Amino acid sequence: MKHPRPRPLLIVSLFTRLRRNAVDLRIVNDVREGRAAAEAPAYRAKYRLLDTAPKTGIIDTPAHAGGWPELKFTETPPDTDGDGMPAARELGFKPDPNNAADGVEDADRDGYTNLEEYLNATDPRVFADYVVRR
Ligand SMILES: [Ca+2]
Ligand SMILES: [Ca+2]
Ligand SMILES: [Ca+2]
Repeated sequence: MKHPRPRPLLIVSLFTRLRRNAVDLRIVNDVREGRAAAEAPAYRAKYRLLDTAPKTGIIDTPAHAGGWPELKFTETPPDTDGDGMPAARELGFKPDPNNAADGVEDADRDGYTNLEEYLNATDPRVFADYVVRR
């Protein structure tokens, strides 16, 4: 079974984050290797897949993929203008921490807004070509 190609932003997001949890790591490894590491045992049996067939990635419960990792949360950093980007991040990348409208701007014109760049830990000042060419 051929798996569909993941969306480019997913790849950028997961590959650029400095800290990854167990789920992130599993997805990154699956994308890099072009295969699934997990599968519900019942699925394989139900569809009589050969033992040599690659895993499908279809699971019934999170436990089939190693379960949920323990996620740790920290205090939310201050966001003076309420645009979703912390003020410290805005000062570092030159959007205005007192301008709520700059979250939807696309400073580097790569198709992702400043807010999306923040959420995916990418640099909003550096154009990146996210288009997957075949
Ligand atoms: Ca802000
Ligand atoms: Ca702002
Ligand atoms: Ca951008």
